[in-house]
Amino acid sequence: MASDAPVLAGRSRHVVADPLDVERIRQDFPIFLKRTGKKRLIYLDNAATTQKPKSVIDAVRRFYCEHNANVHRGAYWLSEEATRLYEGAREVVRSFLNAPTSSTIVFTRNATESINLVAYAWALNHLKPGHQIVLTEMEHHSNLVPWQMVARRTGARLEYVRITDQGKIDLDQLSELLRRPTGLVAVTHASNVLGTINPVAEVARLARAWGARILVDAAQSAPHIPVDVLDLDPDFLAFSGHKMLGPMGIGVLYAKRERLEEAEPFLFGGDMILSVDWHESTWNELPWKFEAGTPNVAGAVGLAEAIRYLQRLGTGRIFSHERQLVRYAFERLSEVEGLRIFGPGPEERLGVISFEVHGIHPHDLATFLDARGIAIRAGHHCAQPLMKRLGVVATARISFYLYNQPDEIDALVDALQEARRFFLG
Ligand code: 7TS
Repeated sequence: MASDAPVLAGRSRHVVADPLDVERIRQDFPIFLKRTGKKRLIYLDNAATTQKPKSVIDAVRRFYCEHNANVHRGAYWLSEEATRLYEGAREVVRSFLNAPTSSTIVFTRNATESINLVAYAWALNHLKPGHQIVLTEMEHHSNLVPWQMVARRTGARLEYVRITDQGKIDLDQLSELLRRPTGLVAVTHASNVLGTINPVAEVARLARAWGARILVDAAQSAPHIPVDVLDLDPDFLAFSGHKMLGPMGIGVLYAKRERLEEAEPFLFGGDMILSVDWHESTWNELPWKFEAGTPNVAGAVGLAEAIRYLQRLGTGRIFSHERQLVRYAFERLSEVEGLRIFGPGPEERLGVISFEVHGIHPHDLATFLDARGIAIRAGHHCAQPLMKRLGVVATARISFYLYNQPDEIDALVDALQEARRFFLG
């Protein structure tokens, strides 16, 4: 496949002359090695979680073997070392997001917790009856259910921006909606079902013009395309480490300083306080005001290593590789009779492809493929309202990352043809 110049989320154009050496990259991932006697693993569920390179696993292991102590409290050298590693990881995340300061980078467990933090700590205190919360029809439950809770408790109203039949958000309708008082626009940067890359910089610009706050769910985008908070200018942005080669149990919330300053703490207890008296307490400085209790230090260290790994390879090269896989997958999947892909064309999406094969339930398909060593996801992908909009109860979904190869798509297509013969005769 030829290398090319993909457009990255409306931000910049990267010409990639130097394709990834995927065979070499796969050597870094223990899960793809040492499978003697077992089936070959064709892992096509990267939108759910990604595999971990040895350097990330080693960074976590090294933390526990050599640096383990609680942070921000010990007066001894080991605790200082752990604190330095933890705060160093925050600085790596800051630079990854191009944020002006690491004091607005809050470590959480995952994107879900980051969004809940915004819902509880900020939205409950800032949204009112008469406000609307604008979402889109393609949100993951993580960026939908918390807003139902906020709407119920504050009297704000939920509104959904429609998606077109091509799986894109309708910006004209968004502009219309924004004429009414809007407390928050919460939108995904990229859909975990359709793969659509949304023009969030444009959404943020529109929202700001009408005085609305904006939250970007970057759970799917941060692993694959540049997420520059100066460029996108969101009030809040959330993502998870585990979808970008990092450990499970570590996530990030970026927010504008003013938003974090006007928010109440989300969780209360140790570390988030400045001083405690019998009846009153005062809060710690940012970002620790939002990090109550012992944090996932090893997770943060592992995430920093994952970011370094991605940066060593180059996000532009990774995206270009994935884009080529998407193009190839579209080409090959079109050979399967009765197969329908949901969402936009290959040039407007991430490496996420949801599809159905007429006459075969997605769960049956996933089980059939699993027996051939191919891991795909089937179901509603935590986007039940979107399934309703698409008129299906479930889809089959494949999703790529830097270690996937065209021959895995060939194996998938062979297995899909076999499934058609098996189920449909
Ligand atoms: N937002 C989007 C767009 C997502 O795709 C997901 C997870 C989340 C939020 C929540 O991330 P978490 O790390 O807090 O769980 N998406 C998926 C998926 O598509 N399959 O499994 C998890």
